[in-house]
Amino acid sequence: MINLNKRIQELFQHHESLLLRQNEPQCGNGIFQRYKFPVLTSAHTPLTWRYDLNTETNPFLMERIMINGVFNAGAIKLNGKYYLVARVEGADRKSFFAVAESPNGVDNFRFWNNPVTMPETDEPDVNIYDMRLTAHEDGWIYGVFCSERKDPNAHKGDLSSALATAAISRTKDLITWERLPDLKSKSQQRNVVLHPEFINGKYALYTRPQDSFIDAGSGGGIGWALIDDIEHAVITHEAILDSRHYHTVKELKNGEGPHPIKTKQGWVHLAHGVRPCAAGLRYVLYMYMTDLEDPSKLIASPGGYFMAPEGEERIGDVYNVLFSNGWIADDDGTVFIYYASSDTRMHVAVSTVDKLVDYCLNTPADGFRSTTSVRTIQALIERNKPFIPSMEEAVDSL
Ligand code: M1P
Repeated sequence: MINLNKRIQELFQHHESLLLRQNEPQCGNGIFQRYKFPVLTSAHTPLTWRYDLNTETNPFLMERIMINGVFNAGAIKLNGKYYLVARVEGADRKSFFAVAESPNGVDNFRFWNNPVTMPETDEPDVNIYDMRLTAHEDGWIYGVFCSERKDPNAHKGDLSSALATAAISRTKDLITWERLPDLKSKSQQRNVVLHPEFINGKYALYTRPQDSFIDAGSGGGIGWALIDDIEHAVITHEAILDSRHYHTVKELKNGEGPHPIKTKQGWVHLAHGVRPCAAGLRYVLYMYMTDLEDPSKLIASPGGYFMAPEGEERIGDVYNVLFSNGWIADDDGTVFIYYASSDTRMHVAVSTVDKLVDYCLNTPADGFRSTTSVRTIQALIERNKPFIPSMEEAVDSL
């Protein structure tokens, strides 16, 4: 028994040292800096969720409940603290939400004692995940997330067909949540995000119409819909705002990330794009900008990806995936980009509003053909000619 108590103490010490570990910024590409350590992993979840600490009922000190991953977190800053509402997935494949807070946004993220108890509608959810948080100008903090249920029309023996619906909840404190009726839409929906401001007196949603649970199919990309009543949200008209394109990073699917950041030059958006390849699907992050007055109007579309999986980020439950549904723009212009890798863990990269605007406005758009890509590079080489340092200057600076 003495040994077991010592092991429990060691477990808590190890856990604490993980939670207190300082993060380190890595070399960047001028656009953003990744941080070395993931900010949340399954090992960050409280030991009290996983272990029965009673040595009589758990004489082998086993993990009774295992956590498979912590990823796809919504983010918000409240009263000076940085909060992630993470998707926590158990070994049983069920996801739920849990709040973790940090004093600085890059390390020391600590989960609250209890996961979120999310109320349900009359139609129980089978799985809930990927919450986007929006502090709306109506005074509520909304959490829009995906609710998955089994497709009632699936053929006998088909145990995989499911339906994706946008679920809507709201809170004032991230502790108590009110569940509103799910979004009504003629297609399935995932990656639905609430815009933070009223547009013509209406709520505005970024949508992602899809033909089936997995395939976006005829859904042309990221959509935009105005909603009369958020307490009974119905999409009556949906226009495609950011289309998918053949032979781009968003050929197969795309989806809005967190809600866009408002800047003087327009709304800055982060999204994910998906393309097929021999290894499966590849998920990367990309950006775009929309008009300040009319957020449904695309004004900048930098070509290619903004961030793609690197090193260990490529490895996890679902390989080769970066996904982001949370970022925080601080008052001083710092932007904390929270992104998940391979449906397994959460990371942070840091940039600034000015850099992201510059990236969006000055990164060449995709020309959709190899020839246009070469032309763009040739033009940059020409413009660079007067600025190339001499070999002596380059060697001197070594
Ligand atoms: O597995 C990668 C991602 O797949 C889905 O995203 P999308 O609907 O754009 O394909 C989601 O299930 C997401 O949670 C997951 O990270």
